[in-house]
Order: sequence, then structure tokens, then C-alpha cells
Amino acid sequence: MTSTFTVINPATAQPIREIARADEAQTDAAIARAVSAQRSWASQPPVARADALRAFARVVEAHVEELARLEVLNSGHPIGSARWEASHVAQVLNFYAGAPERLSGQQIPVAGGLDVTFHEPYGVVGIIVPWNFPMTIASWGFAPALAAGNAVVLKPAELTPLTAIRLGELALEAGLPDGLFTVITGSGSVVGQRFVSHPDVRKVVFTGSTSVGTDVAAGCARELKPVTLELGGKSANIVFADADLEKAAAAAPGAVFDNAGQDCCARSRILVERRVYDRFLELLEPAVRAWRVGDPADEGTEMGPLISASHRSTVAGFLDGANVAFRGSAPDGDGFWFAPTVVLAEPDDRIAREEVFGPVVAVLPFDDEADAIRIANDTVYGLAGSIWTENLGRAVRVSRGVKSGVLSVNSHSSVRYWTPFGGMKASGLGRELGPDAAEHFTETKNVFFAT
Ligand code: TAP
Repeated sequence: MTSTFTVINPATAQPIREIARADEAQTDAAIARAVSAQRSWASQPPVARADALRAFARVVEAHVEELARLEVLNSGHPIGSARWEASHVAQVLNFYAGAPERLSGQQIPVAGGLDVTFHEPYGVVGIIVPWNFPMTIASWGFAPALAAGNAVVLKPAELTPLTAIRLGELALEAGLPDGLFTVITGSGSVVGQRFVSHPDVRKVVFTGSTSVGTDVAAGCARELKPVTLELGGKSANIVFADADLEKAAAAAPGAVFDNAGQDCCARSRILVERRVYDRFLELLEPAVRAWRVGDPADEGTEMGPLISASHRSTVAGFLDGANVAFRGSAPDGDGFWFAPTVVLAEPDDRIAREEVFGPVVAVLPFDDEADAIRIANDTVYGLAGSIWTENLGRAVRVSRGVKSGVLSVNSHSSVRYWTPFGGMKASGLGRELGPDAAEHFTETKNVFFAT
């Protein structure tokens, strides 16, 4: 009998659907289908692969509302954000639809012949994604991987498989060959681990926690398999006294409470220059209290629930002994609600060091530029960050000094599909998105022709 798991609506705590849990044999069967689909996919002319990806993008575009509603139901994302996410998937597909025709190799001058390089696809790529942004993060892997001539097996998190399953169906509706893009539902320890150990999965993309990512990387190292890792973060939002404080304070809640703080790029530490610290908190408080937390299907909602009861307990545990300054509000009732929370902290406090992955932000004072950089870098992570200042030289110096993969000056922007994204230190290995991502799904082959 097939084993199943139950998907829960985090806004109501009610079950939505039973989903099949694949075992190792079923995972192997999907990988075998991917091997065979990849051979014919890679042999198609680049223009045919480009057309197929554009067709997939069009079908996703036509289902944006449906995918968004599914994400509201399964992940508790506010409907406005969920629509952005579904549209983003179509945009990522369209962007990488341009790649098959641009994956040019090189002609290298050599003595006695002709030397050329080819970008060969790996074969089958295994993609393992977390529950916080199920659709978008999956597309960052599957769109460039397919564009480069690979087949993809995708494992969504058991908490949030619904949009991934639907994307798998839409790929078939769009005419992608059977087996080329397969969504396999099941646990990380079985399906995810099989991607790591199976000899026919030639590259793994993992997004999730640093602890599991470290194990996945170790497993891939044993198999000599390349791996891209997008992991946790503890990003700093650095506010200098010369910044537009009103603007910085108004933007700060969105930078950490978006998706209820369950965002690897969440600016979960706000570092404020000491001489404007009190003024900044005065400006921040009304913005936090006004943050609209509630029914994710409501058009006006800015923040929905946390993903699960156990995750809510973990987040609440971070407030033990913490110096809470003020909180916003959250609904009562059966969903996994948690009010946005601002904590005053020092660099050594647990709340200032560990990833909370919830709507809790630590505010810390700093004295000068060097102090700001020191505190910002005083973490194992290095994913994102923001710098608020009107001084261009300072913006340049601090953005070069902070060890993070993705920084933004006078904004909190982190993700654009046309620019590279990824973390330093314990936040990851490799980059996704941007102009080079399709190439990252290829191996360079060099051929010398003697003349
Ligand atoms: P994890 O527990 O690490 O799970 C991530 C994915 O890995 C899930 O699909 C999970 O499957 C699977 N998995 C679990 N154990 C595995 C194993 N032994 N081998 C292979 N796969 C395994 O993370 P999470 O709790 O879902 O996500 C939160 C974390 O992800 C946070 O730390 C966050 O910062 C990070 N994150 C990073 C980014 C980027 S882009 N840097 C983006 C989003 C999230 P099941 O859960 O279904 O068993």
C-alpha cells in the first residue's frame, strides 16, 4: 500500500489533502525516466528547447491565479505575494528560454590544429527545495537546468508540495516530454538522500537549512557530485545616522516580516548608529504596530501565519529571556499565528546570532562604520543585507566590507532573476539566477582537432 502524508493549511490548522510519499524504488523509477528523457531533450536543436520553455512559461502565466491560490492555501502566503511568486516562475522560465541559443563554447588558438569547448549538460539534476518559497526557489533550479539540456527531478518539502505538483502537471500540459521534469513527493531522508546517492543524478541543488545542507554536501562529495547550496541567513539591515531615517524605518518591517520572517534573506538584525538609535525606534514602532497580519486570502494582508505548530514553538522559544521592546498584533484562532516582534539586543545574545526564521527582529546599536561592519560580519552566515546612508563613499566601503552574497543600498531588494543570488560562509555555495546560471548546469568539454 502506498504511504501518504497530510498537507495542512497553516492559517486554519485544517488538513487539505493526502499526498503520496515516494519510497526509494519509486524515486529510482523517476530517475530512470529522467535519464531517458534527457537524452532526447539534449539532442534537440537549441531553438526547440527554447520554444518548449517559452510554452511552459505561457502555461504558467495562464495559471498564475490558480497557483497563487494554492500557495495561499498550503503556505499561508498573502495573496499579493503569492501572485508575485507565480508570475516570477513564468519570468524565470522566459529568461532562461533565451539560454539554449546562447550557451556558446570557445574557439581557443592552439598549435597544430583547432581547439573548441562545448557546454555539455550534466544529465539528470536533483533539486531539493524548502517550504518557505516553494515555487520560486524550485524555478531558480529547474528553469536554467532544463535550458542547459538537463532533465530535472524535483523534491518539494513535505509541508508544501502542492504548487510544485501543479507545476509538474503544467509542464506536461505545455508539451514538455514525459520524464523531463518530474516532481517526486516524499521525505528528505528518503527521496532527497536518493538524489545524493544515485549515480545517475549528476548534480544536486539544495536549498534549506545549513545543517541538512552540510550533510547533503558531504554526501555529494563522497559521490564526487557537484552541489549548489542555498542555506540560512542572519542578515543585517545597517542604518547610519546620515540615512533618510523615516524611509529606513518605514521599510524595515517589510524586510524582516515578509513571509512571516520565513525568508532566508530576512534582515533579522537591524544595526542602528547609536546617536539615532532612540529616534529610529520611535519611527519603527508605529510601522510594526501597523503591519497587517491576518487571513492570507485577504487582499490587504501583509503577513500570514507561520508554517506549522512546531515551527511556531521554535520561534516562540527565541523570546525566552529576550528584551522585547514592542510587538504588532496577530489573529487568535486555529492558525499558526505569531505577532511581529522587536527585541533589543547585544551582539552576543542568542537572538542576535541564530536564525529565527520567524517574525522577530533584533535591534542593536553601533558606534561607527568599522563597528557596523564588525557586528554585521559577526555571524556564521553571509547571505543578504542592506545599508542605509546618504553618503556614497560610505555605501561603497560598507558594501565591500560586509561578507554577504547579496547587498542592497537604501532598499531591501534581494531577488531579481537577471542578477546572481547566493550566500557566502555558512549561507551557501555557488550562485543561482543571473546571466550565468544556465552555464552552471553544464560541464565544459574541450576537443582538439589535429590539422
Ligand atoms: P530543511 O529542513 O533543511 O529542509 C529543506 C529540504 O530538504 C526539504 O525538502 C527537506 O525535506 C529536505 N531534506 C531534509 N532532510 C534531508 C536529507 N537528509 N537529505 C536530503 N534532503 C533533506 O530546511 P527547511 O526547514 O525546509 O527550510 C528552512 C531553512 O532553509 C532555513 O534555514 C532557511 O534560511 C533556508 N532557506 C534558504 C534559502 C536560500 S535561497 N538561501 C531559501 C529558503 C530557505 P522534508 O522536509 O520534506 O523531509
